[in-house]
Amino acid sequence: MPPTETDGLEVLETREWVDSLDYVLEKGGPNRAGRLLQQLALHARREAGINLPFSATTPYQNTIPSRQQAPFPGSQEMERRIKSLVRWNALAMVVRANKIQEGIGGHISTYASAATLYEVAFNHFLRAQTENGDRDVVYFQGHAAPGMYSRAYLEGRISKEKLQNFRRELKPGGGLSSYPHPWLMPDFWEFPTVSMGLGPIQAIYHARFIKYLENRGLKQSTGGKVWAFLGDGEMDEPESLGSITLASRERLDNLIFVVNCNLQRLDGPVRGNGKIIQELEAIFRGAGWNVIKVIWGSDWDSLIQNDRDGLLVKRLGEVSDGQYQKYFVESGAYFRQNMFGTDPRLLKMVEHFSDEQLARMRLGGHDPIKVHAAYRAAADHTGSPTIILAKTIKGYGLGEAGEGKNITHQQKKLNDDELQMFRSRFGIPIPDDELHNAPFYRPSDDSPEIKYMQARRQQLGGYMPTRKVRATPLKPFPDAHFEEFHKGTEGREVSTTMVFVRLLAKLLRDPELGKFIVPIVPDEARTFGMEALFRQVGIYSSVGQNYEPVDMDTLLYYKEAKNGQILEEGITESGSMCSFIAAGTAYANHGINTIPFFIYYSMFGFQRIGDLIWAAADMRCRGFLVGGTAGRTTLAGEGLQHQDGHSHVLALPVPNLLAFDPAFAYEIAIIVQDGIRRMYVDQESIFYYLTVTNEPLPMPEMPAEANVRDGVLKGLYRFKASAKTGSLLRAQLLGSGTIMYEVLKAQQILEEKYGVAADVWSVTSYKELYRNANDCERWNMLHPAEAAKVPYVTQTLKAAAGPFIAASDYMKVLPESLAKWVPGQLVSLGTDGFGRSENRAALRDFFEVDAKHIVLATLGALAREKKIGTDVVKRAIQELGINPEKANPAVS
Ligand SMILES: Cc1ncc(C[n+]2csc(CCOP(=O)(O)OP(=O)(O)O)c2C)c(N)n1
Ligand SMILES: [Mg+2]
Repeated sequence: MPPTETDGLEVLETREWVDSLDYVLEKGGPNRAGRLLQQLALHARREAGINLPFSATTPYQNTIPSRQQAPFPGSQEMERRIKSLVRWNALAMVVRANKIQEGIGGHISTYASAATLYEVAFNHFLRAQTENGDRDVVYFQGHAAPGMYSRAYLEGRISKEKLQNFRRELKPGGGLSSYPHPWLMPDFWEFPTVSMGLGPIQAIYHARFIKYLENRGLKQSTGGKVWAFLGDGEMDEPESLGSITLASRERLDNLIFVVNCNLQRLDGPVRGNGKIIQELEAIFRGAGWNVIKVIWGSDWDSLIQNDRDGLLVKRLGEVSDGQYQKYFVESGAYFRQNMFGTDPRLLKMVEHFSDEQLARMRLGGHDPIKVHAAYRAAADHTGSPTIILAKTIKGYGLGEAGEGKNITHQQKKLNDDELQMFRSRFGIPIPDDELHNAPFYRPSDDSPEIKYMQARRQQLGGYMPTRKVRATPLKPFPDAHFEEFHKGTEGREVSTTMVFVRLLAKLLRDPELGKFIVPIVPDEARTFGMEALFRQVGIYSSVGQNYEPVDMDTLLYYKEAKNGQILEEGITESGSMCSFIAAGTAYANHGINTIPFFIYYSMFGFQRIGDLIWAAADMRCRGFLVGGTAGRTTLAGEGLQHQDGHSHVLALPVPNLLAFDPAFAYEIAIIVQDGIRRMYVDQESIFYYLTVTNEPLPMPEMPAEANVRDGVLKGLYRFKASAKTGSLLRAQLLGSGTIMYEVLKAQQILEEKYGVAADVWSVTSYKELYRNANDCERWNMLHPAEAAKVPYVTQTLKAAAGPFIAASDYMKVLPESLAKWVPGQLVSLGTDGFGRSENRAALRDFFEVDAKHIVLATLGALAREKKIGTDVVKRAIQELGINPEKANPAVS
């Protein structure tokens, strides 16, 4: 009979093999032992067809065995005391804020579980400056912000008053923002991470962008790392996992993820019935990452070492996360019974531990020695990115107030007993009678704790987080690059996309500044006619081009190069946006003025990756978002899911984003030139959204009037006055984007057929006009006795006679947002509703934005003003061939 798993013979046999392996390990080292195991597996397959079951995971124990741990270089005792101080002030900050202002919120438990992960990093790893002038870039977990503030307070760089005003930013003297927001604390925070999932994906693309800068010779390679501290619940976000293979494919060994696996998220367990650490290990190992698990603290070392038969590690692997969470809140006796009671041999292994000792067995993520060893291994690792999965307890140290409990994420108030308990556990010298208000505590500057922490940060190049602008302003691009576009195309038809690409090519060619341009495309370069750039500047590839491209013999072949300039991201708008952010914030993060141009299908911008755009705004990101194939009726054929008639509406909420819908080549040139000046020369914290379209049209020359440039930038100017001077019937037509050409046709029809003299105005930006008008209105409200400011739109249109008819390829709400400042009747034509697969003419008829509907709307407005009779309008409907009973495109 062959031995079975439980009988003594098998146990004996296994032990013999293990002993032999130990011998090989001792004599030949781990590599030799690894080779032997592989040979055994091969042998088993060859001789007996034994295929070892596939396993993406390793046993539920630390990846680094205790004998291979790097020694801890600091004073453990001193670091423990410092950590306690950070813990206390972080907790006090939240508790106080909520005592003073009921419901102001804040989080205690996230940082409480992550304190060791941060403190070991702050004391030994995170370099504000390396010897070579580089630095580490750190994404801090948003909900751990109280810990970062608390540390900064101890470091003496955030005042007690500010700490007192946590989440009260509008108090006199200022306060602290709830989470990391560079917009609100531009000297402190670098990355807004609190919308979960945006931190990890940005960290990946940031690490990749650093390699891009290095490979292109814009930055020295000096070993800086990108660290991202993340929550285990956060890993559920598609953005957290969606780009991890890019990191391994690009061999981003400058990237380290640290996932705080406290097994809980907001409502309860992350994986009650499963094991989040094992699940993440499988995913990341499968994706080619270096995975380091930090599960058990040093208290477990001897147990695991003596677990010769693997009984314990097997049992550790069986228990679900929900049950582990239960152990966190239960007694040692329960732990013994439930965890070890399944097998008398397991019970025997822990018989020399008291219940109390068992209850206190520390987890890996709370043990500085284990955490340090993992960080050391991660920092030294080459060839792939690293993820550290550290097991912790949520709300660590809160005891009855929430440690390990499902409610702990939301815990913000502690009663006096709970405060006392926490204070005593972490040895903070505050007497009982002063505890009630949870006072802050900072030892004097010359205390050993403060001196130690200051010395550590000095050694590592300074404080973190710190945000500062490291680049000096750029000088402007020469005017000549832009002036060609002022002339127009003399009747030749080109699309505004072609104009944009031509301008981009010119900027790229600039001998001095061209290198700063970063073109970014998510697999749409051919759609936008950008393939000429493939050859001109190359597509970035960290390994160059190791194959012969199929189109090698063509002029515009697919050229990948190590110093390629284009970031061809493949089909990922999120990834591309992260590259945009990395490039658009390099002026601060890396002291390099890279100017990103991210060109994409406009439909897949704001509505798909709006949250990343919002984060870019928070980060004071610079650059140009270019919505290509834009417009609901200009993108023919593509239909409902592609035709964008609302991205300009979605651009309205982003405060520091300027949005333009240009019609003509010279408008694009003016906007881009001024944008580069404002962002890179004058250093304004703004960025741009520009829509360009693919309809070939003749580009006119820039009108000679002096105010055109100014008007383009402010959002409105008169493009073409009516030639029909002296007419009594007057109207004003406002056009944007390609619909401008319908407006020009309408102008002609109105003049020729209906005797209406209509001026045509180009509206390049409804958003700018809206912003300016509101600004004036607000000022007037606050300064009632002073001369009222007049909005630019009112000033510009005030002398214009007749009703105003606005038409664009976007929703009607855009012009309507200006209604009260337009000095007369406003009629808005737009493209509310779902798109259709059709040609442009049919689409414009359907959405009622073509010339005939503009004519009709104008006549209707004149009739309402009693300038003409309704019979004229009725007749026009017939003459123009409009079906008054047609379905409403807004809802059909
Ligand atoms: C995109 C997004 N959705 C929801 C939230 C709300 N939220 C804040 S914290 C949290 C739970 C976080 O759990 P985990 O990532 O495990 O972090 P922990 O606090 O446990 O370290 C949630 C859902 C958010 N901040 N962002
Ligand atoms: Mg968690």
